[in-house]
Amino acid sequence: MTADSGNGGGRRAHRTAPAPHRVSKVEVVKARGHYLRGTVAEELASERPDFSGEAIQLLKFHGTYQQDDRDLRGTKGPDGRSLAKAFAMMVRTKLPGGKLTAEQLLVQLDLCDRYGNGTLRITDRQALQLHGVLKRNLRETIRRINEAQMTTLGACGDVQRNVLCCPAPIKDAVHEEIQRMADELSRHFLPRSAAYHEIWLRDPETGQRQRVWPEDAGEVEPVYGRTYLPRKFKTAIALPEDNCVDVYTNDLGLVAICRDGRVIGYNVLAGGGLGMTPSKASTFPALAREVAFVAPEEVVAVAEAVVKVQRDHGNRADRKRARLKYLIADWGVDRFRSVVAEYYGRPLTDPHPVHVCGHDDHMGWHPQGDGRWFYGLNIENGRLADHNGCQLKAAVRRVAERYRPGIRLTGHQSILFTDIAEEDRSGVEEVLRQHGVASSEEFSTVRRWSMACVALPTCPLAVTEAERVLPSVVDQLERELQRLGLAGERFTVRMTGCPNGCARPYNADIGLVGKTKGKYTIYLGGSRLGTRLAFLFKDLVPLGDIVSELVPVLQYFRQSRRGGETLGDFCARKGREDLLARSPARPVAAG
Ligand code: SRM
Ligand code: SF4
Repeated sequence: MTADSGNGGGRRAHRTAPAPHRVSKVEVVKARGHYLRGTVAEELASERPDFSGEAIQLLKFHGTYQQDDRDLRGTKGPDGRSLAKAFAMMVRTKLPGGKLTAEQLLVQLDLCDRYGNGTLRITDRQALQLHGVLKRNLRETIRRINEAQMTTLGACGDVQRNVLCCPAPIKDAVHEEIQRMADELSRHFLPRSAAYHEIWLRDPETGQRQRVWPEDAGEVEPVYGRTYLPRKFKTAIALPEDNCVDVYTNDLGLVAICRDGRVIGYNVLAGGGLGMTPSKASTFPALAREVAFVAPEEVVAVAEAVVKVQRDHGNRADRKRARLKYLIADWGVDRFRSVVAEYYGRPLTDPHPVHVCGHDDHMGWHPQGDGRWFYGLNIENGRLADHNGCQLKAAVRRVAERYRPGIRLTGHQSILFTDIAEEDRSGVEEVLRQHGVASSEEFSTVRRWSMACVALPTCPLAVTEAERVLPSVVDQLERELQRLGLAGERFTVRMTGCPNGCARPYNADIGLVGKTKGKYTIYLGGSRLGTRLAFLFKDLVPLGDIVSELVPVLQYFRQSRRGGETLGDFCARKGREDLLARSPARPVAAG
């Protein structure tokens, strides 16, 4: 069978794509899934605690992944036999620009307590995740999310994912325009299949379809076609002076070009993506490259052309080489640009000579420009949970209930409370204090700029810990940085539990990537701006040795940095061989 590129190729239907002779299993599942239906509804009604392999693939498009509690794997029952896997679903809610209301956040907090594992996770793509939802509670969970005017549709799967944009609620034309654009792109690329509504949103008693957001979706997929995209597709919108969304790591990036306080257009970037498989040399992380400049009114059509080029020409045989970055690597930017122009139906203009020059995490208090304030609260690794001594989830709930602020989630897994009146600022601070929550000002610089992916126990792909161990790595780093007089240095430390790169380690100043049980690859030389890929420094470093491997680099940085050079810039300038010469020997894999 061959992949189906669907109905319609934009202004000009493109028929020159060579049809692949062989497609991956997931392509077959999509093709026979009848626009995301498959057997999901029937399996949902069964008593089994888990879904079939085919349903699991289709469920991703509905925003949910089947997982099992990996801490419990191998647990023995009273009879000494291994217990069955403890299956549960992760449910991801898509929130363009990370924007939601206090009421919506409260619904998510209720759901995590009622059906989830009691925690709510802010992702690094400005979305929310519930973990631990049992299959029997899945329909009700998704129904309630929709009832609160949010959706999980397209939060995962081979479609356009959550669209990112700078979440700072500054009341000016520029910030309003980029949020409007994120909303418009998100709406435009939402799957149109009615499967989502049929499966999750019919009234279980009457079978009637409920009135929910989004309004009636049509049956046909005009953008995606029957087999959707070859792979996930990610889009982000950045400002040149604030790349808080890490725009270069996206399949499609838009950098707003501003004049006289308004957006005159966007530089279009394409082909970013970080996942790689170390054993497969043809896979690699890549930063998006500049393709064109487009006026605001052209953005959706040009984005659609890019998506359709990937739809028709992306690799449907090998999912490890199916992202847009590989198509661009194989074709080169010039050919890619001319095919996009063909799909768009007009020549494309050259990008403006504007480059990303800043990155703001938006933590602490800031004026919005309308007499009100927003407060950025650092949520370590995005996990809203209550522990002895720190009732973080309860504090966020209290602020949301008492002050009803607007909520924005950042691309760094943290939260902004917006629209706070001057007279309420001390009240917000008091709520945090009463619940034992460290204010953003109390976070050390290194912790503030650290980030880990979820990894164990829920991620099925994790080979090491990440979220659960990064805080202790940061504890050690804090001590060493203090000792070296570098506590004020701003650099990013990002850790993942496998090479897929979910916490974006490959363009960080320091990237720690789980390679095999308990051991990590250390990457150095990326940048806080997200504009440069890091290089492999050391491989197979045991968790307990990470900080001692970094100390000689930090010492060298302190002694030999130039002026205000950042850690990443210093490492990139010195290069791997020079840095290795300063460190104790350790077996190193080829970089
Ligand atoms: Fe990711 C797969 C978590 C951002 C690259 N990612 C996964 C899965 C769904 C595992 C799976 O396939 O079964 C993880 C679920 C873990 C769990 O228990 O929740 C997972 N990814 C995450 C999140 C939650 C990490 C976080 O701690 O914030 C992020 C959710 C974002 C969202 O809201 O949509 C997340 N993932 C990323 C990013 C960063 C980004 O997009 O800015 C990347 C690197 C950029 C990129 O896409 O290249 C990323 N995730 C991957 C990959 C590698 C893709 C590739 O092209 O090779 C996988 C594996 C896959 O797709 O096969 C993956
Ligand atoms: Fe899971 Fe790997 Fe992504 Fe971490 S980087 S969430 S371990 S897929």
